[in-house]
Amino acid sequence: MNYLLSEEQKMVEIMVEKFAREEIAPQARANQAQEIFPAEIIKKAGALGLMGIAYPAEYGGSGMDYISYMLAIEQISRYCASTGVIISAHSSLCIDPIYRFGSEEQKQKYLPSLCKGEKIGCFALTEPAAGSDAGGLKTVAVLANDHWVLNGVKNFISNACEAEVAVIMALTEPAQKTRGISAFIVEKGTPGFSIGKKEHKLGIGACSTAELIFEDCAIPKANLLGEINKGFKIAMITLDGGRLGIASQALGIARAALEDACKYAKEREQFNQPIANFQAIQWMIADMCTEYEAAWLLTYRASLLKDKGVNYSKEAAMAKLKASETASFCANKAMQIHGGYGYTKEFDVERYLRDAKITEIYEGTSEIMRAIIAGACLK
Ligand code: COS
Repeated sequence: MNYLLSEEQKMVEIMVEKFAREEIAPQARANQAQEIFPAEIIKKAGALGLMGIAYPAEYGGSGMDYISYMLAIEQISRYCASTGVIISAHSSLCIDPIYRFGSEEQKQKYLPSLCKGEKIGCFALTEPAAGSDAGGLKTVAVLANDHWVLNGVKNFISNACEAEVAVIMALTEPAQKTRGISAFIVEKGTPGFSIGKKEHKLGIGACSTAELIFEDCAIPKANLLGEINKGFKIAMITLDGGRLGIASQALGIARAALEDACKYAKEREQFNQPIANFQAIQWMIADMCTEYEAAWLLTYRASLLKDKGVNYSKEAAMAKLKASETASFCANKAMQIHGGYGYTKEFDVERYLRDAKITEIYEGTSEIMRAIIAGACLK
């Protein structure tokens, strides 16, 4: 598909693929199984400019476009989906809202260390009773003198254990529901801010997922992000971008599954010939490849629209829906082609299958993606 990419974008893809293959892949299986955060890899990713790809150099970023970001997340996730989501959540969900909605002072204060990967970021919208119904959150922020005082619990927060900067959504006018939510920047170490239960998940084990707890957590008044009571829109706009990151992560998993399936089908012999000779296998490979390329094109289009600065909520939802379901489809077929061996930990396809499933759930389930797409069609 290189004909759709500029020379610079192609170079990013080649550079990130090499980095991911040489540095990330060797650790992927162990980090995932032992739930180890790949600190050294993230440090190197920072040095390569991958922690703030799409943000200007004046804030420590690499000054590239979202297509480059998509390509980078895909290549990283092709070798390690955990590392893909660590960088995607950090970038799309923490750097992006600070860059888009932050004051100049907030940008100067937070972006350089985040873009260079010296600090990790996270985003906290979800709560125990507010998942798909994100507007149903209960965390409150009350203004007392010169501080906002936060109380509440967030859960399922990616990067929770490592993040030093968190973008938090809380109610500032509870009666106004989605029009009474505001966004805040909270730093690790603030009294009253702690990490709660850490989840042990089916996949993406190297990316931590945990609760964030706020108990009379006082943050400076200046840490309000964007306008008061505009936090729900900030969260929705942020998630549009986040969905591009997850679509790209899903593309990486789908591609890895397709490549491993092709390799194995050519090597594995049954009935005195490689199983790739059988039409049953060929049709699975053809369907995997077609679904992958359709998902890639949808993600490319949504990234292009984000680069152009136009509304792309529907396109982001379509990209995420298609890419995530494609990742699961391809991982499933890859396992089928690997037969009994694919069900063991000797091969990576079982990891792809476990990692793929979450892409259909986080940053908006496939059901919410369909609701957004249908809503745009029926408007
Ligand atoms: N961009 C900008 N504004 C948006 C928007 C978007 N993509 N989506 C919604 N809004 C705005 C609406 O225009 C509306 O604005 P007004 O108050 O001016 O009318 C406001 O936000 C509320 O929108 P809506 O009525 O559609 O909100 P709902 O409560 O019905 O929720 C969904 C909409 C379901 C789409 C939202 O809750 C959602 O995305 N849920 C999934 C959450 C999610 O992805 N969680 C993952 C965890 S976070 S990692």
